[in-house]
Amino acid sequence: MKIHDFPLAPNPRKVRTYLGEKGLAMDFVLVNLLAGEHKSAAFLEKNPYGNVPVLEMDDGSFLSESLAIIEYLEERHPEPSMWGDTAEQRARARRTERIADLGVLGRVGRYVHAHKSPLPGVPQRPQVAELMLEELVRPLEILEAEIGDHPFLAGNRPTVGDCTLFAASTFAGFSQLDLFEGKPRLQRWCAAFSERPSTKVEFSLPS
Ligand SMILES: N[C@@H](CCC(=O)N[C@@H](CS)C(=O)NCC(=O)O)C(=O)O
Repeated sequence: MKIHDFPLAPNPRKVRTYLGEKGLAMDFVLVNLLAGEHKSAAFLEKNPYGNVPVLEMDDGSFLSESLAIIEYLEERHPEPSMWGDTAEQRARARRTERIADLGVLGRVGRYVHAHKSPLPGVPQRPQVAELMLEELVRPLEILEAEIGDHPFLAGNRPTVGDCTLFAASTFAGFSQLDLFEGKPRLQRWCAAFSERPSTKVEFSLPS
């Protein structure tokens, strides 16, 4: 198996952080988004949506969508679970992850691209950027309230939602957006989580 990705982008970063937490080794193939490689005919054959990450299975087939990739790897490697040990823990961790993904990461992505995209040829769209900032308020308030004094978003162990929110926060930095301003619990969580080896990415763009 290998993953086609671009590690500076948030959905690939989510999966890489997940792999690190899980302790799974993986080969990576760089898809240089800055050079538009994700829209090449060769890559569109792997993923007609033209986005990353994409998992290449051992049989040569391809699977896109970061959460589908994570769920597949969870099924292949169930221990330790990155959702939880009981049905209740897993349900709550999945809920938290949906809030982190749909509520935060997706909107951060749209914000950064609408504000000032690192990708070539993406037009600035100030109204979209403004709307995303508005729509980010509530999910972040919910996560701030619900983390309480726990070390991780869904309690006392890392789950997929931690990987998702961490990836969102690093991508927000491309637009100098401090997601956790005025949110001391999420600031504390982010400072601690960013010390974990799973968050380190070794990457350099090809010259
Ligand atoms: N829902 C997809 C989103 C994938 C996605 O949008 N990936 C971004 C990078 S984070 C991308 O490839 N963007 C380039 C494009 O869509 O043109 C997932 O979870 O994998």
